[in-house]
Amino acid sequence: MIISKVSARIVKDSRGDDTISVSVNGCEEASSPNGKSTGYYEMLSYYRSLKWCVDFLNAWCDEIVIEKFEDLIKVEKVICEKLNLKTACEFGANSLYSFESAILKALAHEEKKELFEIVGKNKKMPFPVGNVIGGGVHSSSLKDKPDFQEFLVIPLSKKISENIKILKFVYSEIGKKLKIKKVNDEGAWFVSISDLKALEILKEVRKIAEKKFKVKIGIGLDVASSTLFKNNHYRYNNHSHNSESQLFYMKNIISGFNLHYSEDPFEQNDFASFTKLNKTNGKECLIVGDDLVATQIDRLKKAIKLKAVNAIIVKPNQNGSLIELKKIFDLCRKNKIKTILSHRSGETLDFALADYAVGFEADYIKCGVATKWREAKLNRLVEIERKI
Ligand code: 2PG
Ligand code: MG
Repeated sequence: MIISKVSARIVKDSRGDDTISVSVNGCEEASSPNGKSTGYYEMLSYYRSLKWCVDFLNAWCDEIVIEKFEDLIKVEKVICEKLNLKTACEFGANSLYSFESAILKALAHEEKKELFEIVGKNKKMPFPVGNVIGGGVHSSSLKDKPDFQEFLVIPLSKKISENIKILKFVYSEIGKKLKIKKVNDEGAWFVSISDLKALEILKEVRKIAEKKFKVKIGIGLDVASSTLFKNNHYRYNNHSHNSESQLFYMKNIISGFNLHYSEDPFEQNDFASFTKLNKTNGKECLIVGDDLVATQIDRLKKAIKLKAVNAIIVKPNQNGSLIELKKIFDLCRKNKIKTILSHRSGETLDFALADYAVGFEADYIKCGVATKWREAKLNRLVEIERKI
C-alpha cells in the first residue's frame, strides 16, 4: 500500500472536548481519546496545537510504501525529518497515534485483513476491566464522592462474551442497589458514597455474580493517587496519609477486600512505595503502574529494575508511537509483567483498541462497561472472538 491521501479533522470526544480523527486513502477513520487524570510523564497530545497538527496532516504529500506493521517506522522518520524532532512522539501522542492507526486501518483494508491481524501474528483475548462506580476527578462535580477514581470488576472466564455479560450484570445490580441513574465521565455510577462502602457493595455483588455465573471474578481499584497527592500527603475526604501510612492503608485494603487489581496506589514519582507493596502483596494482587510508567519505555525499564510493579497500564495516547507500544508489550512479556491496554476517560467511538489488545496480546483491556463509547470496544471484542 502507498500512503497517497491523508485527511484529518477535529471531532468531539465523549466529554465534548476536541480531539483528532485521521483517515488514510479514504479508509476508515482512526481517532484519539483524551485523558483527564493525565500523568506528568505522558507525551503532549499535540505538537504546537491540535489545529496545527490537523493542517500538517492535511498537507501530507509523501508517498510512503507500507507493507507491514513495522513500516510505520518509515512514517516516523519522515515526521522527524520534516519537523526536526528527536522522536516522532514529539509530534504529539494524539496526532501520531491516530495517524499510525489510520495507516494500519488502510493497510488492513487493502490486504483484506482484520486490523488485529496486521498488528501481530499471535492473538490473545484479554480479560475486560470494567469501571462500575466512579469517584475522584472523573466525578469532580459531585459532593462526597469516593476518593478512589475507579471501582473495577474483572470477570475471569475464558470467553470474552461471557465476561461482558458478567460485567453488565454486576454493573446493573450495583445500580439497583444504589438506586441511582446518573453516571460519570466513564459511564460508572455517579454516587455520594465512601470508598469503603463502595468496596463493600462491590464485594457483595461479586459474590452474587460468582454464584450465578460460576466464574471467578476479580475486583479492583484505580486509586489514581497522583490526583490525591498534594504537599507530600494523600488528601482524602476525611483523612490524609503520608507515604508510609498510605502504604499501610493500601496493604489493608488489598488484603481486607481480597483485591485482584490495584492501579496507581501511590503517586507517579514514588517508585519506592510501589516496590514495597509489590514485595508484600504482589503475589495475590496486580500492582499496576499507570501514571508511574505513563507508557514510556524508560520508566518501564526503571520499574522493572526496581521490581516496582507486576503489571502496567498501556495507553496508546500517552505515547503515540505504535512501534514503541509493541516494544513495551515485548519487554513486559519478557519480564513477566502483565499488561492492561487502556481507554481514556474522554473516548471516541473508534473500536481499534480492541484490535490492539488482541494483536499485541494484552492480558487485560480496560475500556469501561456502559455507554456507546465503551461498548464500541466490547462489541468489537465479541466480533473478534467469533472470527478467531
Ligand atoms: C486512568 C484513566 C482511564 P484518564 O486513570 O486510568 O480510566 O483516566 O483517561 O482520565 O487519565
Ligand atoms: Mg489510571
